[in-house]
Amino acid sequence: MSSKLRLIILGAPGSGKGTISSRIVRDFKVSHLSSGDILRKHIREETELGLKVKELVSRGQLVSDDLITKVVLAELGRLSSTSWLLDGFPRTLSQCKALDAKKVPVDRVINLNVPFDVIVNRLKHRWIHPPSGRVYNLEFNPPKSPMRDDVTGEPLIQRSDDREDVVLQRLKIYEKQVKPLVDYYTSKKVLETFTGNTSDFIWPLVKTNLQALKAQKHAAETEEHQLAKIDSTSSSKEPVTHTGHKYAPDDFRRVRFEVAEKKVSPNWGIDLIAQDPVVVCNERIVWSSGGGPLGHPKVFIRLDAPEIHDCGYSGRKFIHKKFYDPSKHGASITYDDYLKEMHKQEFAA
Ligand code: G5P
Ligand code: MG
Repeated sequence: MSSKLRLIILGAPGSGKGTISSRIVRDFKVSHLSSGDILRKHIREETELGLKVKELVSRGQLVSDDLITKVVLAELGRLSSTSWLLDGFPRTLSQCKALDAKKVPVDRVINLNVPFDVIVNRLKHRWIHPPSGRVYNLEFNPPKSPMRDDVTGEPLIQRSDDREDVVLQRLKIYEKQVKPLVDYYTSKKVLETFTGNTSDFIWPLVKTNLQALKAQKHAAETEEHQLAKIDSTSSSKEPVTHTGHKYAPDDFRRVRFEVAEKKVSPNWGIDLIAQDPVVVCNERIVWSSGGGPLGHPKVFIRLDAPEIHDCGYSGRKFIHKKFYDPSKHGASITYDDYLKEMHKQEFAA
């Protein structure tokens, strides 16, 4: 896993994608790619593409999936080695699938949810600096000098698609297109929705979420690094503990558990802790993080089985006591038995 951030920001026209994006760029050092900014640049420079899309964009209509996908993927290709943030793309299910077809990884989809009446009002007051994509609002973040860009001093302009009738048209299109996108990314477990009337309210929530994501990716990277080390040093499939102790081959999925004295956190739901040493197995990798004081989880299971609960902390997956009954399973439980029990209980529920 890479600790680079690959982000998408979704939201209705005027929901604050550009505004929140500029704060993400500032605090997380990602490259910002706005499909709207790219199109407006082509329109300004009267390129072949610009002439083709000018009419559509000014009427608030979407340009064709093929065209925008080609343009954005080409730009994205140049950023593959850095962290990036896609703003305004994908906007349709077909654009989403085009990203997937190219195996473009996505770590988080930030979905901005701002009421439409708030949006219509704010777009009336939007002014932009086209060459840089910097966005101002005469009420919310006015330029330092009237109608001039803060950095270059160049004049600001209003977007042709910010007329009220065009804004309403854009919102209508958005409403229709966004649901399948939200469903798609929800099913991939990468979507987070942030609701509010102002960007100042939403921003700290986004920031906290991204900080957690970054920490999680960093932890996963460290873990991967350690696993790679284990893989490269062990030539046989015979499982060993992280202290180097070897287990009998037929014992390779057996981990001894002890019940934690107290719940570490209701959010994490950790109530079982493995005794050290824990078996490390390269087939279905099971190992101990090395532990630490109670409160720092000791055990995680690197299984992709959807049944294993993700505690949302460091991306680690924890075992739950409710699927382990010492009176039935004895002093320890195999992972197979644990999974069987989980299936049984979840199915019964
Ligand atoms: P764009 O450029 O992607 P939209 O329509 O998705 O355009 P837009 O208008 O750029 O989105 P935004 O980025 O979500 O809005 O919002 P923003 O610019 O940050 O904020 C809007 C205004 O509100 C600003 O003035 C800002 O200062 C202010 N503001 C922000 N927060 C607050 C707040 O809390 N309070 C107040 N009072 N104000 C605030 O796409 C343009 C066109 O390109 C084509 C389409 O034709 C599209 O219509 N296009 C695509 N077509 C097909 N597929 C794609 N993927 C396409 N991408 C672009
Ligand atoms: Mg924008």
